[in-house]
Amino acid sequence: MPTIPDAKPFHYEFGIDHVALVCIDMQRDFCQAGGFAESLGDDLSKLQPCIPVIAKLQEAFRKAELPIIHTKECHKPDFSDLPTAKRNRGNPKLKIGDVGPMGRILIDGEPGADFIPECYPQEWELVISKPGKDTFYNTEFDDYLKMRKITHLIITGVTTEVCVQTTMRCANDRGYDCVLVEDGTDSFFPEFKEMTLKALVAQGGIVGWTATSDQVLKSLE
Ligand code: TIU
Repeated sequence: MPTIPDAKPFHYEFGIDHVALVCIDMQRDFCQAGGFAESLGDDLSKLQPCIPVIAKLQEAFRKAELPIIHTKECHKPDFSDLPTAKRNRGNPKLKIGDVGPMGRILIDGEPGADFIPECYPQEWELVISKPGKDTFYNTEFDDYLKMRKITHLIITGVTTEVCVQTTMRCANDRGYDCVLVEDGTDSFFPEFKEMTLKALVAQGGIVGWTATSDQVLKSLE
């Protein structure tokens, strides 16, 4: 059985037919200039290190013919899945739905809500459009995982303490065994990333495991 012996807080193992790579919100709106994150005043350089790491994990999962699930945080053009509270939160230069250089901010089908080229899904891979931070909320995620008998999730993406952590906590409550890839996730706030990685594995892995991408790649050899 594939094993990550040095995962934190202790070894992690998974059945090769029951694992998936989850790539959370690797979208132009978060990673590139002119998108949602920049309109919130975030420093985009902070999210760049995880991009080649996720690309490498995607390559390895494809080579091993293992499933990859991509999520994108976005809303319907008519705002029917966008709470007013979310649209009004903060003081962004451009609100969700406003027109920016990459089209309407965080609206499904617009260039900004699409994936960055480095982490672009293959056409046969599942893409989940999610209106919330939790990938299970109002999506087909849980049904897909159950149908494919996937029980173990290798989690990557942005941002660590927002959509990534929220999804991992909600997966844990549903009984999935999750590993967050330490160098396959980034935050606009490095101290939040550091604390999130620690908090998830504290108390004997209260939410799950963390491991480096090299450790994950080795487990697939
Ligand atoms: N703002 C921020 O850090 N994140 C989000 O709004 N969404 C995700 O984390 N994807």
